[in-house]
Amino acid sequence: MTRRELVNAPLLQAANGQTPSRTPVWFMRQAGRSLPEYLKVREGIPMLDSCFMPELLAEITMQPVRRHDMDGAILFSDIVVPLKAAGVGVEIVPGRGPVMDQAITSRADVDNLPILDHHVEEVAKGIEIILGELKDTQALIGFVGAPFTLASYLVEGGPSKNHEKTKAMMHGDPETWHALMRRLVPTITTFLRTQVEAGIDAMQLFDSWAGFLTEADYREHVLPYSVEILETVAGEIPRIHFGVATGELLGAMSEAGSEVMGVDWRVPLDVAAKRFASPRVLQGNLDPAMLFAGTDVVREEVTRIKAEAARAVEVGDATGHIFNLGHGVLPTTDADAITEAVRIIHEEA
Ligand code: 1CP
Repeated sequence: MTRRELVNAPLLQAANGQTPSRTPVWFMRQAGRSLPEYLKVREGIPMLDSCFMPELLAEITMQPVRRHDMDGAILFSDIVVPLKAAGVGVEIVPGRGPVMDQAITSRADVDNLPILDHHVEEVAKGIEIILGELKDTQALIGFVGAPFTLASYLVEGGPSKNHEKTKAMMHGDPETWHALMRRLVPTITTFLRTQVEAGIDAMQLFDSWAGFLTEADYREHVLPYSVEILETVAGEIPRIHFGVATGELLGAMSEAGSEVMGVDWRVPLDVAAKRFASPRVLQGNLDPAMLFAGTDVVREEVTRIKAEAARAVEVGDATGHIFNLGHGVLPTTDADAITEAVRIIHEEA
């Protein structure tokens, strides 16, 4: 397929360093449990099954775009979808997250980990449906999980508070660690190719848990593999790179090569931009908890965040701003509070 030419999409204008017609906004986890219409269509369908149902994944992707006037749709999927498609035993347990049938503990486990070697047709079909519904001002953002964050689920066997088994492998058996990272890269890039060839307009690399690492660990054990993944789509679509609590890693993460750097709410955007290896587009960074604090607080926070982004651009540390939360929408967020926040983001100077 040929990619859509979206000359009037604010999100892509900003991602490409141009001045957008309005402040573009999308929210991580904008699809999902904050929306009653999501709960309704997902009823009785396990999370990972829904990611392989083209009409359903397209419908869920579109729901927040219709309801909140978002400038970007984020593909409804999960970071473990390519593992599942490769044949790895994984399930998403409600209220918990991805859980593996078997954790990876040895070199033999790594060598036996299936590799995704085919397009995920159900996802490609879903993207085709979404692209038929989006306006040409609205961008479709695809995504993949970064190898560190995926490895953490594989090595721990599920969600982890401290990532101790992952760090133990990284330091106690670095050869096995590097073998695992090398083995994950083709699965991730194959899933990314499925999305790019189906026509996504931009992509985000989620390294959600990288913030648990020291900069030295990140550079030695993670960064080269994230570089490799981002390189496979260089020049094709804008690339966004994000992790939670990565204030101390923003410099190193920016070296992975993305055009846009996601920043969580802990670091003001103008401070974050000073840490980048070279000027980038900023993405962020309203604390998702602020959506519980009422309109006046949201307005103040939006004004502050926009001013910080503008300052970063003014002094030459950043080349633009895409508005987002500092991490995903919390499941109990009131849907109307999200609509109202988006309206404020679009309106405030
Ligand atoms: O039943 C449900 O509704 C399950 C909740 C849920 C949803 C809606 C999960 C389980 N995944 C998703 C979809 C999802 N996952 C999206 C959808 C698009 C959107 O943003 O609207 C995205 C981008 C992801 C990516 C994802 N999955 C990440 C990276 C993003 C982030 O939040 O940092 C991670 C870490 C996961 C793992 C995961 N999947 C689901 C949960 C609850 C978790 C996190 C578990 C943990 O704390 O480790």
